[in-house]
Amino acid sequence: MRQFDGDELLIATHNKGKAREISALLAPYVSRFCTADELGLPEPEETGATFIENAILKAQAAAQVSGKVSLADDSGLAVNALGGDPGIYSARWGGVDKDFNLAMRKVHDALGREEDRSASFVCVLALGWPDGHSEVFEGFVHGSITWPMRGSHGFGYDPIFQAEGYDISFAEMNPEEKQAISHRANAFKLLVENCLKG
Ligand code: ITT
Repeated sequence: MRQFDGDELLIATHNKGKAREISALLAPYVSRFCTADELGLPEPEETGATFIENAILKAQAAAQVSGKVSLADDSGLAVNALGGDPGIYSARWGGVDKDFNLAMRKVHDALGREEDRSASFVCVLALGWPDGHSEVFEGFVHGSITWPMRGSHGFGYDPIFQAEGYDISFAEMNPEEKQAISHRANAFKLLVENCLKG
């Protein structure tokens, strides 16, 4: 697999919650990084049919326009009783205002009295080079949907997700606790082993 051997990496995201988590995960391995949001790069339309397609699309869009090696994250919440929804549409369930209180309520309403509350968070990381090459890594965390929303840390759907073996939501964990078990951290371990160890 191709190694990242530069000293600056572009984090291809406009989501501040993700950028915060990815920066913390990257800090031991990469001396300098910036985000697509900070550079004012355009947000590409996510036209892919899978997390993998969308992650590659975002990494390549950023790499092409900036000329820098770029790391994109396509992620979401997959609820089993909803056939994997909101899935790749997780951000879009928040509407144009990216209102995740609304998106979490939609998940809750869609589940109704369903007994199966099982769900997973999925994260696909794509490291893209300006010559068109990409490396891709996938991570998961399994758990269940809880209601009402609890906690104020994290972002997105964290207040209604409880990882297997825990009785607090992701939003009730401190950032280090979430980072130890999250879908993003699991994908990140593979990225580090394969592309960042040098
Ligand atoms: P970028 O494409 O700019 O990175 P985005 O928010 O549009 O930002 P996605 O298309 O990958 O990113 O959507 C992922 C959504 O899934 C995100 O907006 C959150 O609502 C949710 N999500 C992903 N990881 C999460 C996490 O760790 N905790 C809570 N929600 C998460």
